[in-house]
Amino acid sequence: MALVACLGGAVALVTNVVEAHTRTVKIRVDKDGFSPASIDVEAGHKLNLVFNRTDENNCGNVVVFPKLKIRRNLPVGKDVIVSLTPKEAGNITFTCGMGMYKGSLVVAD
Ligand SMILES: [Cu+2]
Repeated sequence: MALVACLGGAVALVTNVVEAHTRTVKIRVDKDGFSPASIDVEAGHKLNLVFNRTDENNCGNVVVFPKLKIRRNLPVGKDVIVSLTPKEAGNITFTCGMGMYKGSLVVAD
């Protein structure tokens, strides 16, 4: 974030820098839960998590990020994108609606 502050009014340049660091991770939701269930990410970099629930016979109809107050429905066979930018090092967990399936973002500085 210090970099952004230094660049001041150079908005276009700042946007390019941020875009370059956007990462997309596909997460499959099936009877075994989330795969991958643990994802290493960097603080300050935008992340697109693409959830895809592969079949109806599991309880992954919703994904919840309690800390971030994000809750999304997961229709079978559809890509559902959750975009976020972790702000600080630590773990950000996500679960199914009942908390049986668990995953986490392991955020490093
Ligand atoms: Cu569940």
